[in-house]
Amino acid sequence: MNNWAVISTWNMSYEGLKTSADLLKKGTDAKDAVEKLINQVESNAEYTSVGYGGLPNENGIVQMDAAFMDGNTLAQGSVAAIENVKHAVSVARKLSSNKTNSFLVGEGASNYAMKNGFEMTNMLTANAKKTWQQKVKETHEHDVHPYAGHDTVGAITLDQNGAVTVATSTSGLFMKKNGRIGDSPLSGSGFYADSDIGAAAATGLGEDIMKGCLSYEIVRQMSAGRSPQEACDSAVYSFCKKLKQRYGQVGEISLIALNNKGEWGVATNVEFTFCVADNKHKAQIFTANPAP
Ligand code: SD4
Repeated sequence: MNNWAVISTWNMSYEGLKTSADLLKKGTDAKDAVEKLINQVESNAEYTSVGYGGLPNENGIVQMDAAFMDGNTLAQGSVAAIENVKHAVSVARKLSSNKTNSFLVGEGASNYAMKNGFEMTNMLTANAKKTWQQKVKETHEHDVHPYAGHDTVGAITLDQNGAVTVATSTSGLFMKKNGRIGDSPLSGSGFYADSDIGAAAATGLGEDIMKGCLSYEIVRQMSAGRSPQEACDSAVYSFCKKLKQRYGQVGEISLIALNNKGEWGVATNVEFTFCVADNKHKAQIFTANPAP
């Protein structure tokens, strides 16, 4: 049996990761295993940064970004600022089979989902609405920074045939501008996969992650012979340093990576939880901290 492995961002992905690990163990392919993982997080109303229950934009509307990339064919699909769709990542997966029109945004993305039979629902839960109303009130009363609280689920799977797939899904930054898009649906920034090498996925402040195309950079460094951990350390920490020097500040940035041997790595500039399982180890949640 070839090695299989799965890694995902934040402890909210733990249950989904376990489902995915069970599938990979049985020989399910990397694409199905990653979609199931992300779908499970998207369905859980308790997670306020992904899918159903996600916190809305400044207009009180939940707009989601998601992506799916097959590392065998390099096919990718993305949706951005999509509304009223239960599983944004599944729409992204469907789009990845298109030769053209593989990245849709806003109304076009929602209409495509509806026409193709995806489950449509109002994604704003009563709890998320309450949090939004409170924030709107605070924002008027004090000068508060509106963007607190945001976590993308990003996941990478390696199946028993050596295929690598990556996917992401997020409701993005709470109180973001209507139509704002983060890194999560952007190839090379929020995600990248190549089964000859491995894959990477990002979470954090999209505007800063985009400045470094960090997912692609990590895959590129792995292809040059670095281990996933070396590639994550080198790409993330040198970029954070550069951004601080050149731009003056750097937002939260965390990256996960997995190579096609099943070795993984993580680098972050905040306290960051992530989950891993493989054919030798049971599903586990780890906490990573910024390098000293
Ligand atoms: C974004 N990167 O929309 C996402 C949000 C996120 O941890 O991952 N936060 O910018």
